[in-house]
Amino acid sequence: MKYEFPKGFWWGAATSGPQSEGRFHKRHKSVFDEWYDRDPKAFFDQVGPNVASNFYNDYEADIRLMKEAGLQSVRTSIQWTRLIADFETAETDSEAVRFYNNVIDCFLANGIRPVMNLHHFDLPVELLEKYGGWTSKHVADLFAKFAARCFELFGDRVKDWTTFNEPMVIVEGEYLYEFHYPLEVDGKKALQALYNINLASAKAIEAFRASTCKQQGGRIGIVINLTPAYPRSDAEADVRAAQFAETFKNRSFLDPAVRGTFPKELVGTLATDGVLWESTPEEDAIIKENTVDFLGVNFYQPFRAKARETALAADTWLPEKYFEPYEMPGRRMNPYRGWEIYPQALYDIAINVRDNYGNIPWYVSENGMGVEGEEKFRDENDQIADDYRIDFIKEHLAELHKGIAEGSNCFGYHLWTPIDCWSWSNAYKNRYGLIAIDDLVTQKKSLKKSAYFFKKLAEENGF
Ligand code: BGP
Repeated sequence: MKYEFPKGFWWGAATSGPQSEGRFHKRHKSVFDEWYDRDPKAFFDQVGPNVASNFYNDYEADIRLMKEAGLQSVRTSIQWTRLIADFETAETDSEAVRFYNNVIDCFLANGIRPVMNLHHFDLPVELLEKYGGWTSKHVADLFAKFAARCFELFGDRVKDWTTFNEPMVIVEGEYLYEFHYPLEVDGKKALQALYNINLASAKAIEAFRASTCKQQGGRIGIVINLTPAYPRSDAEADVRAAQFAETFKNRSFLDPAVRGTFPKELVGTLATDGVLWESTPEEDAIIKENTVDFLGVNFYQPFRAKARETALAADTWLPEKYFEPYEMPGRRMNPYRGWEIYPQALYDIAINVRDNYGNIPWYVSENGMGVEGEEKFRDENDQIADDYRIDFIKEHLAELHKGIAEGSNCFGYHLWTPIDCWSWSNAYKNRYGLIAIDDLVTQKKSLKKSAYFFKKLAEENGF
């Protein structure tokens, strides 16, 4: 065997509540539910989150398929809009408690380690309307109450928790680039949300440490999307541009989560620009004292930056004041998703975590390849022969392996995603799963070729 991974390495996959469960019996709407109800045309083929991959009804059969695909651990999320009946008191919905208990028990009965995340882009829309969502400190407090409830209800069986998935994407989607409801472009709000989400995560960690989870062997982390920033050239202006992109896009969450502090350069620039968030020394202390036990890193694509060549036309503060995206000639692309494929970045991430973040235990919490029209790859046995996905996984694992061999403390790899799931406004355009949804109406599901590859990978702890 060429690439052997450390003993006990997690071989698994990741999904989320809002992308898999469907809205069945859910009392409250998330921001995505609201957006779809208002404007279904904004979603690919007008498919919304109503059914998703029907996990609410099909979880037993789905988890059996995940087991068939060899998954040893699976991350999903508990939906705030499902579990909680009253956001102010964190009183729960009994049907939802029953559902999540069953899901967790079913994972365990199938020998799959459940990893539970608490926020996957699914802010309750009521909290946006009433308080301004993540621009409000009160919402950070309500999130911590919801988190505490989850620890109390499920901490006896769930040992691995994460507070947020891709917090930067919430900031970018909601307040900078208009791809999450409320689709605003407002730099001040974006930066306040950035601070408040860091605070909410720290407050949830504080609640975790006050619970009995730790005594029961639990630990808590956060899932951050890292897009390592590379400069167009060695010219000083390009390097500076990439440095700012790196600091803003990656370190805004990575530094507070692991080190408990924001990058000084970022705070300095924002203060000079007159857009720094509002915070108190007490809040800063909560962030400082409640750093993560481990890190989940979602990696899909790098970010390439160059010094600005054109004037930035915006009537609000944007991070692009300090850089411009650079389209590197010859870059390798996933044409369906429009994302660059650059596995070497995973090695760079491994080394960055080793050298700059105390070599904290971390895992690849998402990596994967979304492809449109996979039906055309069906072979004579009617199986989707997704060799491109197998190659994609192998290439990324080879780079990860190199990082681990050089001492990076990586304990697992989760593919996005176990079963084709609903992808936000792209809905079911691109498929990422090891398991296909053959028909969105009947929700018939079947294993792709990659599922058999993954099973072997997990059994042999490498390839
Ligand atoms: C990540 C998200 C996932 C998932 C994935 C694939 O950013 O955490 O929720 O959707 O990307 O991206 P997309 O669905 O946009 O193609």
